Amino acid sequence: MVGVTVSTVREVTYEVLRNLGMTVIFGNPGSTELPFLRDMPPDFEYVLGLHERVAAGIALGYSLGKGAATFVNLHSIASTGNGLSAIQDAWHMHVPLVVTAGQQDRRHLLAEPFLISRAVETVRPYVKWACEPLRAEDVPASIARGYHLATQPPMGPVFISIPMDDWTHDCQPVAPRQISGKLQSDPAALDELVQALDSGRNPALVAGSQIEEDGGWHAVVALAEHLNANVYQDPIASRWTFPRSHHLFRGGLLPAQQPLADQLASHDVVAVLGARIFLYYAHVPGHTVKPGTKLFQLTNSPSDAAAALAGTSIVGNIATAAEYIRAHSKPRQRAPEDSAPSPDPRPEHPVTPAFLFATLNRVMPRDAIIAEECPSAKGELDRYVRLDQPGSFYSVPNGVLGFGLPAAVGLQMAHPGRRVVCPIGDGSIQYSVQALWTAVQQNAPVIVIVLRNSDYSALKGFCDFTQVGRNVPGMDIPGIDMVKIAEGYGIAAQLVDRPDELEPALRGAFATAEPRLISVNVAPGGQKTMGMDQSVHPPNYR
Ligand SMILES: Cc1ncc(C[n+]2csc(CCOP(=O)(O)OP(=O)(O)O)c2C)c(N)n1
Repeated sequence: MVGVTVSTVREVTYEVLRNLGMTVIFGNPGSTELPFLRDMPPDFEYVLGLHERVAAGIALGYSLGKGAATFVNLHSIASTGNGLSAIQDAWHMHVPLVVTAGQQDRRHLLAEPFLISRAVETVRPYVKWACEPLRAEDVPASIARGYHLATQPPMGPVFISIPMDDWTHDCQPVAPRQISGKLQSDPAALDELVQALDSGRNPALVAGSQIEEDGGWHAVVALAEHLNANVYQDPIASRWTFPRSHHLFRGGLLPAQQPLADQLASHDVVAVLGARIFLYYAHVPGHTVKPGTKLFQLTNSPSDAAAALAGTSIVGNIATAAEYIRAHSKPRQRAPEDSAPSPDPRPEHPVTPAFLFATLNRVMPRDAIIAEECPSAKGELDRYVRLDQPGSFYSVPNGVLGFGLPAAVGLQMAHPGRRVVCPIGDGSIQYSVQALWTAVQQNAPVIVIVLRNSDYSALKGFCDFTQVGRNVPGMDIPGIDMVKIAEGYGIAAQLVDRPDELEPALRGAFATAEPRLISVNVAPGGQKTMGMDQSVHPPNYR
C-alpha cells in the first residue's frame, strides 16, 4: 500500500506486548526463538529460568503477584514439554499466562526437521486456546487475542506456537482494544440464595480461591460479618482467601466426601464462594453435604458450575455477588463461638514442623507472603501460620510438585515491598531447584525454608492411611545437602539442626535484603494425610 509504513511481525509483536503491559519476558531460549529475541527493545526485560518448569513457574508467581497477564517464551516442544507442569498449574489456578514457543521454519516443516514441534497438541488440554497461526502476519494479532481470552474469567493460560521464519515478514499494526469481561450473576438466582440465608438457622460460607481472582477479599469478609456465619477454607486450598485469625474462621475443609459433609453437618445452608464442589483427594464416598442442607455455589467458572456434585450454582463475579447478598440479606446476631488456640509446640530435637511454623509465625512480618510446598507438614503450617492480609498464601493447585519455589521467586519479584517465604520439602525442592539461581540473579530476597526429613514422608503417610503397607521402593532420599546446592547457585544458606538455632536463623534472614536458604533438619511427619486419619475410613488399596 502506498504511503503506509510497513513493519515486521517482530516489531508489531513488541508493540502489541507493550500495549498489553507485558514487557517482562520469562523464558529459556533456543534456536527457534532467537529471531524474536534478538535486539530486544530496551523497555523490555528478559527473566531467564534455567529450566522451563522454572521459567514458566516464576511467570506464574509473577502473574499471581501482579494480578496481571504475564508473557512466557519457551523453546519449541523441547521446553514446552518441560514447562507443561507450570502451564497445568496456571490452568488449575486460573492464571493468565500468555505462553509462546518457537517452531521450526515453515518452509521445511513438511520434511519434519530437527526440533519440529507438536506443542499445540501437547498443551491443548491445559490451555484455554492453543494455536499456530496460519499466516506469519497473524502472529501479533494471535498474541493479542490470546491475551484477551486469558484475562477473561475464568482466567487461564493460552499457547501460541510461532515458526521461526515468521518474525521477518511484513505486518500491519494491531490496534489496541479494551474488553470488559466481568460477568454479573443473575439477580433472581442471588435472591434465591438470599432467601435461603434469611430463613436459615445456621448458615456457613466456604471461601475459595476465586475470591482473590475476583478481588473479593473485603466483600467476603464484610458478608461473613454481616451474616455472622462460620467460614471454612476450601479443601487443599491453593490460596487463602479469608483472614486466618478472624473470629469467624473455622479452618480448612477435609478433601474427602463423607468427612467434609460431616464437618459441615451443623449448617443448614452452605454457600460456597469461588470454589469447586468439592476438591477431593482420598475416595471416601458419602454425601456431598448432609441431606437437607441447602447448598449454593457462586463461581466465575461455568465449568465448575457444571461439574458441581450437588446444589444450585450461580455463575458470575464473586465480589459483586457477595456485595449484592450483603445488601439484600438480613444481618444476624449470635454469640461468638469459643475456639481454643493451638498449644505452643515445645522445642524438640529433631525440630518438629509445628515448632518450625510457630516460630516462623512469631518472627515474620504480618504482611509476609507464603508460597509453600511441604506435603507432610501442611497441617502444621495451616495451624500455626496466621496471616490476615489478601494475597498472603499460595500452594500447589493440583498436586504437581515443583510449583512452590518458582512461584515464590515470581511473587517476590512482583512484591518488592513484602517478604516471600517458601517452606518446602527436601523432596519437593528438587523438582524446580534451579529457581534459586534466578532468585539470586533477580535480587529477589525470597526466604526458602527446607524441611529436611530425608524421605517422602507424605507418601509414607499415604501408605499407612490406605493400608498399602511400608514395603514400597523409592520412599527415602538420604544424602542431599541443600546448603551446598544453594551455595552452588550463589545463594547464602545455613543448616539448622537444634531448635534453639531456628529463631536466630530466621531473624537473620529477615534482617537481610538478600535471598536466603535455611535447611532445617526436621522430624519425619506424615502421621496424617491432608488432616485425615483412619477415623475417616479411607480406601484400602491392599
Ligand atoms: C511432580 C511430582 N512427582 C511426584 C509426586 C508424588 N509425591 C507426592 S508427595 C511426595 C513427597 C515429597 O517429598 P518432600 O517434599 O520431602 O515432602 P514430605 O513428604 O517429606 O513432607 C511425592 C514424591 C508429585 N506429587 N508430583
